[in-house]
Amino acid sequence: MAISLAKGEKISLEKEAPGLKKIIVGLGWDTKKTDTGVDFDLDSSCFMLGENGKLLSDKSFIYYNNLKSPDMAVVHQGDNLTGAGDGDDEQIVIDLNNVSPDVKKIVFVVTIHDAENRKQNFGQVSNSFVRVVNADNNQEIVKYELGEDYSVETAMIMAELYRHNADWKVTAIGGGYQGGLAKILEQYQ
Ligand SMILES: [Ca+2]
Ligand SMILES: [Ca+2]
Repeated sequence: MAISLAKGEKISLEKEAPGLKKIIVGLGWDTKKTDTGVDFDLDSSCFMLGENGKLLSDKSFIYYNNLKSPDMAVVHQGDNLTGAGDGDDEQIVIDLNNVSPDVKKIVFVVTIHDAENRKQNFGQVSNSFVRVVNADNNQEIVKYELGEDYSVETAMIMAELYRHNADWKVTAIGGGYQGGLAKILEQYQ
C-alpha cells in the first residue's frame, strides 16, 4: 500500500522500501476543458543540485531536450504532448546508487510549455500528481496529489528527493511559480 503524502510531508525511501535501487518518478496531469482552443503541453523536468543548492552543471538540468544526466543515473523517458489519459504522463527513471555523490538533492518540476503565449496556467490543470515507484517490482511507494487549486502559476515544484546520510528522502512540495520553466531554472543556476 503506497503512502499518500500531504504538502510538506516527507518519507524515507530506505524505510519504506529497504534495499531500493532504482525508482521511477511518475508525473501526471489532466487539463480541464477550457476555451483557449490550443494544445496544452505540460513538461516534467528535474534539477540535480549540489551542496550549495545550485545545479552541478548545465547538463544537470534534465528535461525533454536533455534526457540523461552526466552520471547517466537519471533518464527522462520523453515528452508527452497532451497529458491525455490516466496514470503517468511523463516518467523519470533514477538509478539511486549511481547518482553522483556530489548531487545532494533532485527537484521535480512540472511546467506548462509556452504558457504565456497560449494564456495557460495551473488553474486549468487538474489531477496533478507525482509518485515514486520501485522500478524492480513496479510497486508504488509514495504518491503526492497536488489537490489544491492554483490560478496564475505556470510552473510547479512537485517534490524533492534528497540525501540523508545513506538514505534518500522524498518531500512533497506543491510550490507554484509564475514565469514558467525559465523562472525555476534561474533559481537554481
Ligand atoms: Ca510534455
Ligand atoms: Ca493525464
